[in-house]
Amino acid sequence: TDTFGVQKALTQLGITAINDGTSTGLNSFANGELISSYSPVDGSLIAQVKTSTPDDYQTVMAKAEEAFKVWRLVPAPKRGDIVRQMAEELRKFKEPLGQLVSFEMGKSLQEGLGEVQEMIDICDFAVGLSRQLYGLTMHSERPLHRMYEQWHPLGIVGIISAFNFPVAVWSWNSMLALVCGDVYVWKPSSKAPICAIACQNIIKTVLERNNLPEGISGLVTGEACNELLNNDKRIPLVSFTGSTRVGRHVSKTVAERFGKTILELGGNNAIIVSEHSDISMVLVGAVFGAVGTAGQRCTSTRRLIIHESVYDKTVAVLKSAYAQLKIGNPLDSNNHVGPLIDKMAVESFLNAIEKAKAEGGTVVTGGGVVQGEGYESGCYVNPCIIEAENHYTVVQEETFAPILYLMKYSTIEEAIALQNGVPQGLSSSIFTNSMREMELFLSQSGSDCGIANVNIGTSGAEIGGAFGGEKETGGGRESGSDAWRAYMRRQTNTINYGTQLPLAQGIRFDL
Ligand code: UN1
Repeated sequence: TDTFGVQKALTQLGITAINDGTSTGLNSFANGELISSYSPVDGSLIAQVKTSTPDDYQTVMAKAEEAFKVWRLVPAPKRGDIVRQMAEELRKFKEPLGQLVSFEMGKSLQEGLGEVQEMIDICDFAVGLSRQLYGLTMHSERPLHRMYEQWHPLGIVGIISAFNFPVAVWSWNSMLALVCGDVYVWKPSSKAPICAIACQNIIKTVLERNNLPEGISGLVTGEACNELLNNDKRIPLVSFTGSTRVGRHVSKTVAERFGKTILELGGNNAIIVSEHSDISMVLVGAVFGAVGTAGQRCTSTRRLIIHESVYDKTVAVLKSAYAQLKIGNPLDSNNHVGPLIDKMAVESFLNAIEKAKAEGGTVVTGGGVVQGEGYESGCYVNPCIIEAENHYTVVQEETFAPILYLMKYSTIEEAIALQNGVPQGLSSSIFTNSMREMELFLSQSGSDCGIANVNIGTSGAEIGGAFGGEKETGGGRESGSDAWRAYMRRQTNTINYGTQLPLAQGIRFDL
């Protein structure tokens, strides 16, 4: 029985029981040990993926190097046309890929489909960009001179992605890299490797149809590849999404060889609930922010900073909303909350709640593992709300699970200080109808995060803006706006079309 159509989706995506490099027929070689990918939905084995050995890694890199020499010469708008074709393929496979994301990662089908939509959107964005990779022209201080800058492809981009957005984050990086004239080698999370194989299968048809080298899109699997990528001088840019702990190591390793990084690390995102807010809007923003994707987005809402005058009312409303949450199979659209990625994540959820209690926090609702029929994977938990204080160690950390900490404030300045008073700086939000509060929150003395929203929760950013954050979030920016610049190298060119050779700064050097 294929109740939720998962088996059909796997077949459509070309997934077989054991997937090695050759099964995708693309630049993905794997002759190493097997990784088994189990679904957190029901604990079943989805398929196995062979990991890449150090030799396989070298093969993939050699093909990438070769492909870069071809790809960088394809005019940017033509590269955009290839990405346009990739978007068409993604549109065709939206349903099965969304299902696979939901099944392998555990997010709701709606969110799985939303993730594929983000991929389509970034492709469309990249197609437009392919005609807009603009440089500036400058006025030279010397006569009969012209000065301008151009943006050239960088080379091979290393993409290390996380389990929580197993396909979208790859596409933000890969599709921009492609229009910029780069090729990439992708190391997906070992917790969601089947999604990566599915993407390679989709990309393959486009490259083949256009007689382009397979090395444009490389895939390596297995955790051992991270260090190979980080230390590889042939990779000028490593884009890493994951924890702050690992990100710090990636940052140091890549910097040591003067490579560049784009880091998308932990968040500790808060919503300020002002006394001038609309409670029904707060409710949707806060609850989706905290329990959507079972609290496993970088942008998930971790803290609610509530004005003292509306505190009791807000807590009551949240409590009754949480009581109505349906927890269960994410492919069933009646459910709001799916499973955590694995049992380790369940452990850290439970540990964080114990730590919060030990530090003086009070559980308002939730906590604990859901048992019984339909929950056999052991990955389903009851989303938890805890009254806490901002300085608690556990509140200062990111726990990738549905735990929402509540705290009170009396002045807006105090609320902003609490919101900023954590090591991370990804996303932030205020719910208010007060123009003064809103503008203060968005001003230079307001939120210190890379993302600051008004009357919108902390998660669910659109691809058109630059995505990323400050402080321990790592400072990287991906996706929209001018994030493309990180995938190219800038060259300043000065041309003398005169017959004299005047030096800059008026320096005389007579011979
Ligand atoms: C992430 O959690 O790694 O803003 C990315 C959002 C999504 C992306 C999250 N568009 O919630």
